[in-house]
Amino acid sequence: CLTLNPRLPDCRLLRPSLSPTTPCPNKPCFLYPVSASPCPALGSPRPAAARDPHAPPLFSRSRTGLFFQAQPQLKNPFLEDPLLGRYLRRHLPHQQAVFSDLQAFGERISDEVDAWGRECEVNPPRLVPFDPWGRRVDHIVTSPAWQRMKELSASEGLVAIGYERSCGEWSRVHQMSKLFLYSPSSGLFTCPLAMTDGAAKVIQSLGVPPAVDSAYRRLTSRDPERFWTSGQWMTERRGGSDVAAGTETLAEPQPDGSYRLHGFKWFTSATDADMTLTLGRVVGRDGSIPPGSRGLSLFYAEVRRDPQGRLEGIEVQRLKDKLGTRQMPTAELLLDGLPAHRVSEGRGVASIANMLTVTRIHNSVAAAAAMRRVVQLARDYATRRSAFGRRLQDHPLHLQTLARMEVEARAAFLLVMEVSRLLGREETGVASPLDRHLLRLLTPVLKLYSAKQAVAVVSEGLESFGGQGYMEDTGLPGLLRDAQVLSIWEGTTNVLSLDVLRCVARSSGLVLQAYFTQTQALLGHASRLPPLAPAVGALEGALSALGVFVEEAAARPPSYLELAARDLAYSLARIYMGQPPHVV
Ligand code: MFK
Repeated sequence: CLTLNPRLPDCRLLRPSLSPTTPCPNKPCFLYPVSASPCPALGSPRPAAARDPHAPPLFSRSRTGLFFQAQPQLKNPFLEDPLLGRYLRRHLPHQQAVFSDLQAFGERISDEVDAWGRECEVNPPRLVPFDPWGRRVDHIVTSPAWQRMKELSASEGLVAIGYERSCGEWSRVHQMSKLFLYSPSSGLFTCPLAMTDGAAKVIQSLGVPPAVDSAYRRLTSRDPERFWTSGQWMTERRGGSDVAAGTETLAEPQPDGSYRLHGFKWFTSATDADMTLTLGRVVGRDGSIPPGSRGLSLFYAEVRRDPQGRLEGIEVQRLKDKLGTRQMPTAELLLDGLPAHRVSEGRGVASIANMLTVTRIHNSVAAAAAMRRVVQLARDYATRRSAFGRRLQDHPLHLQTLARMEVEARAAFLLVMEVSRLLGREETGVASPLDRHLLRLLTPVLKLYSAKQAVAVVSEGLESFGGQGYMEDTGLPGLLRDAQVLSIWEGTTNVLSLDVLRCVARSSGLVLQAYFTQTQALLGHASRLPPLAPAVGALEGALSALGVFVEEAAARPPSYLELAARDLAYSLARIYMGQPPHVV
């Protein structure tokens, strides 16, 4: 009874130093008041209070007891997150409009949208490949809630805000703040939004033919009737990391200048999208197929049906059976003459680089948001749940665990906002060379680290609900399943760690120079606050160790740095977030 396990048979086994006459410090002793034998510490068991013989039984077949645990409540996620409010108050010039927008949206999320998200989870999409008479129809049937999410995304401007730019260079911060509130309640609709945003960005940056230009207006529309979502069909059966080696899709030129695509796309997410950007290799007049990364072209295709209701040039092979993200249709697609327009000739990987940047930032927003949501619920639960005679919030160890989760959630949030700020500056033409280098370096760093943080923090968060965190109908396990994909799609941790090395090499080290300049400047600001002195000292030490490591690594063979790539990326993330790394 002196430890946390009251079922062990004898106090003395747990604490041999306890003599039979020592009073038990645990009051009442968990074991002996109900035991037949006397507790060596407390003496004889207390006599049970006499019960009224006419009172109804406390437990019987018809009664299940009187206690029911109060469940955690989702409140307005904007008002519940003081850090978001503080960050915006500190930085944003157009505060009032943004605050009103986020507060109203937060209200909507807790009042209605969160329930739609749950509906998407319990009513996942299904494929109807044939009609009753055997004709192919390839219908992906989604829940009404999923369709409402699309209307909501348009009317709330979840993509549009980034392109209207009414907050100037802070527009991306506004947009990502809104997505940050929305993500854990969105039923994964943030996935099609990420790809839609990425596609809009690519189209905008490439400057493209009129057919594609009208698609751009739809992708960035606030009108639910006009709004389109986009897919990003990049992964084929050979895999999704080495895009150049993995892309076998062929593009057959047509007399009118368009193309027909033939290939097999192995993972296509949010396959109910209205259009897609995808990669393929243009077949030459002599039948030649251009190899490698430079042989890849980028294509725009609409997902349309012919007058008979058949998908034009697409067969949906099957929906994927996934660990999480079940709310969202992910399919294998056979492209069988899909009509398409080429939007970039060769240099396909470089053409989608903008999309990679945008979708990786969205991924990180989802990671930070998952952490914020689980911490918010766990904190609320700690005020409602009692154990060992106290509410969870009054147990110092529980509070410490919540505090550690909170620190991780805040660190991820601040880095997400920093990279969103840099993107906004780049898009509005006010970015300095330092901003541009930081954006290139910090995007993969943020994505890879926040995804790992999300899995760890959400897992810890589930534990803080005990067994209830493991029960499907609480909605909590879905948070963990959905977090697991964040480190896999849009570039795995190792692929992104190597991307960090690649951008260091291609910039001749300028991205790292920018990193050191910026972190030193940030530490300079922080050092003016005396309570931060120990943290600043630790970070300065880590930064200087990182500098030594980089110098030494530059003198070694490339394989040395390759092996250190993950640790290097983690260190870059942790120092920028203000958390001294475990390894430099
Ligand atoms: C919903 C269901 C979920 C189911 C589970 C998930 C299943 C997985 C689903 C997926 O597969 S999602 C897709 C995941 N795949 C990726 O995100 C791609 C990951 N791989 C990379 O990011 C590689 O680094 C990359 C493909 C980009 C490497 O390809 P290459 O051909 O070796 O590119 P290279 O030569 O490094 O760069 C080509 C050009 O692109 C260069 O430009 P220049 O030619 O002008 O020099 C690069 O600078 C540029 N570039 C590459 N990465 C860039 C970039 N530019 C900016 N930012 C970047 N990140």
